[in-house]
Amino acid sequence: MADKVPGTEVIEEGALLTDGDQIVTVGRRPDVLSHSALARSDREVDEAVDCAGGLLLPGLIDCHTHLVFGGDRSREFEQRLEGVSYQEISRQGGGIRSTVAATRESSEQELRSSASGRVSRMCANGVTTLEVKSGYGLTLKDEEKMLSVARSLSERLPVSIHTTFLGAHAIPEEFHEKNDDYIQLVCEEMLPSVAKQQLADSVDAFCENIAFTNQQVRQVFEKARELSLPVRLHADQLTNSGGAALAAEFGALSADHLEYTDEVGVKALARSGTVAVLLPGAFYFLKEKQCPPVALLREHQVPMALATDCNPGSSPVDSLLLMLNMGCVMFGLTPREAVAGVTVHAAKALGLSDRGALKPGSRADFAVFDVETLSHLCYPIGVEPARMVVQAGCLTGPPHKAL
Ligand code: DI6
Ligand code: FE
Repeated sequence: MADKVPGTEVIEEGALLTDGDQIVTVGRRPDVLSHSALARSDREVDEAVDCAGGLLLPGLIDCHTHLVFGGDRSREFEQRLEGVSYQEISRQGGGIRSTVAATRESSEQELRSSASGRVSRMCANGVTTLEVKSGYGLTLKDEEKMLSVARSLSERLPVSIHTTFLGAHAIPEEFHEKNDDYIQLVCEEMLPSVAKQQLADSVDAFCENIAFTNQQVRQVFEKARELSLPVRLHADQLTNSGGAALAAEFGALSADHLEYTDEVGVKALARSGTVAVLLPGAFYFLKEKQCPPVALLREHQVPMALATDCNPGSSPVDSLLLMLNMGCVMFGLTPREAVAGVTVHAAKALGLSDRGALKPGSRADFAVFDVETLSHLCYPIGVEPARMVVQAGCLTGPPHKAL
């Protein structure tokens, strides 16, 4: 059952025909070569590329990252190795807030330069679309600075960027014990301004006992609805706070993390068509013990995506391929489910219907990997098998070149 994931059928001896930035047809090689688009016109194939037995997949999609940030958290890493918990560091004023301080101090150029390094590595490994959240600025000016930097990354690098406003990520120091006042600022000033400038494609919040209550998240989501922005939610990562059900109630595109989600939450996600985004990097790095409810998500046919959660505090990783391995080993996904998680289901998590699967009319975003099967893509750790990457019909690899 788990291996019947729609949109992940493998075609042996396959071929793909593209025109400009679109896929024209995909199928077995003889069928593609005799395709009417070629036969009926006097046009010939401008360029034929032999993929030499590689595995051609839709361009990979990382649907949950916080990859624009200042500084690092290596000091806190050491504290955690000495036994201080992530939550404790947060309560002491560190954690997300220490990255907020470093991000506020960074110029756009500094943020762009460090983020570009991360994005380049992702692109070289087959990623063609990624989501980037704000949430380390927490003032209007600094949130907009992060979103502008995120948007600008696609001007220099071969990647589409989906931006998410995450003003409700943490309570900034200057609003200590004034959480409701901060939420009011998010709803009354930040969200309208961000929406007006079209800086964000969706809105996220962190629903957790170290962050915002369901009631506060509800206010943010109501405002987002008023501004016609889709929502997503960091839900049930450290405790079961009813986050999944709350996300579902607002028809969220995705509910992310979900380690502590119960069956009530899973059923709510199934009803609303919300994608469950699983983040094994954070699970690993925080040494969590409770896995997300994969069997229940499967049983209720909730689409599962996988993402890096690339951030300096809980998931300092930019390899989506490593997440395939971790998703299988730690969460029990099949290789087919894992690959669906970074293609077709990741596209759905971003509300993008023009990518994530190789089909006529979709964007010509794809990558060829030097492996034989989906399993070979998930099984090794730390290898970089992308041989060719094409974004919007343009060859952007071989990896490590032309970036
Ligand atoms: N959950 C996460 O995993 C990231 N944000 C969130 O709400 C962590 C962000 C950080 O620790 O800097
Ligand atoms: Fe996150």
